[in-house]
Amino acid sequence: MILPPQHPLSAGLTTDSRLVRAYRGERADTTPVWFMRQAGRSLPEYRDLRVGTRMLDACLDPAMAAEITLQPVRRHGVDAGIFFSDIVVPLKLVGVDVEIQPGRGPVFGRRYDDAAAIAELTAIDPAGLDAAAAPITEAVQRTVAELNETAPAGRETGSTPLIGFAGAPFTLAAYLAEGGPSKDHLAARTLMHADPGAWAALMHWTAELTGRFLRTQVLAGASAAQLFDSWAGALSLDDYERHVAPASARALSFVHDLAYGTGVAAGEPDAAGSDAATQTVPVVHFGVGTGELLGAMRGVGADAVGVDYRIPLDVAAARVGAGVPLQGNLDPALLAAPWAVLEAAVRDVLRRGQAAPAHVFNLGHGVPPETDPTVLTRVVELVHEAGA
Ligand code: 1CP
Repeated sequence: MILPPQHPLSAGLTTDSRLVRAYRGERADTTPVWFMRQAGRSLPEYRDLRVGTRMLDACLDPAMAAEITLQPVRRHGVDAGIFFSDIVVPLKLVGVDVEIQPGRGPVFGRRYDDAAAIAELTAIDPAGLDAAAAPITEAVQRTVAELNETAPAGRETGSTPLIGFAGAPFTLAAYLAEGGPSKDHLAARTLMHADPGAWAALMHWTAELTGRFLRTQVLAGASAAQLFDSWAGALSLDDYERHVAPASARALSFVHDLAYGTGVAAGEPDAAGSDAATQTVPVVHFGVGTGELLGAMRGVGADAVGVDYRIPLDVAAARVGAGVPLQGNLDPALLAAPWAVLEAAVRDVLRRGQAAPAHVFNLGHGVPPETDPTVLTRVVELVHEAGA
């Protein structure tokens, strides 16, 4: 399906941005940079706005979600906004009993760790998300409309892309099976072996739901999509390939048909045999501790791979194979180190990122809540200057 003409990719607004070019494997005037969890508790303006509003209520308030998404773009001059939401939002929208407890994370009303519980969950039609997703569509549209009015220093108005995201089926299942956050995701790992049928049903259902969440954001105006399989690093390569990768591929199939390009009448179906140059929306796949899985994570259908801080980018480049753009991977702990130490680490990440065809600078995981936001701004400036 061709994205509508007003979509920032179809309209050519974000097509040549540093970020989209990097995800296509091209190097631009300098290295693009954004930070996972750039919106959130490190920003005083976020803390002020969130007073008295629960996390999921904030996610489902389009004006608030858009404003929180834009805060770090304005403040830091990052090369992308990441949509303010959470991986459990689509579950909430189809009626699953989930809340986000401050300081803890997503907590469910029950555990989904056996065939009976999973049968109850999967009786919910994932397609129901489409009817319930209006607050997401509206929040993305508001964000993109504001980005279209925004021109960070040295960039054209409207050129800053919004990244949409979703949780990968395994990471969502890790929470569902446990009923909340856990360290080793034992319940999910047990279930996949103890009852492979129930596990497959859970993964299929979750893929259908989270894929739709991602598609909603792209249709509404996101210029790239990131699939977070944060906890996939708990798996062996064999378990990942057998019990998880097919569901992640299924989730990504919900955005793989979304294309933009030149020479195609926007809004018209993609005519077979058309010689128009079309591109699909770039997809990034990220996980924590996934050094052993990087090749397989690329293999589920990602254009670029996000790397955590445990392996250097030049090593990651060799593991994902030639031609794959990388994103990462400064250790978030270094944000609290003396500037000279941090600066050297940023330069080292940039140097090692040269091993990939293109590099999007990021952290190896999210911004720690206690981070001094002025340090993040300084890192953006350094990346733009040293990454040229
Ligand atoms: O009240 C609050 O401020 C709660 C903290 C918070 C925030 C700011 C949570 C609870 N989620 C979020 C927003 C969020 N979640 C974003 C926002 C956009 C940005 O990056 O700026 C994103 C991308 C997520 C995605 C998310 N949620 C992931 C994948 C990314 C990652 O960090 O690995 C995961 C694993 C979650 C679950 C979750 N939600 C919240 C917390 C504290 C957690 C992790 C809990 C755990 O450790 O298991």
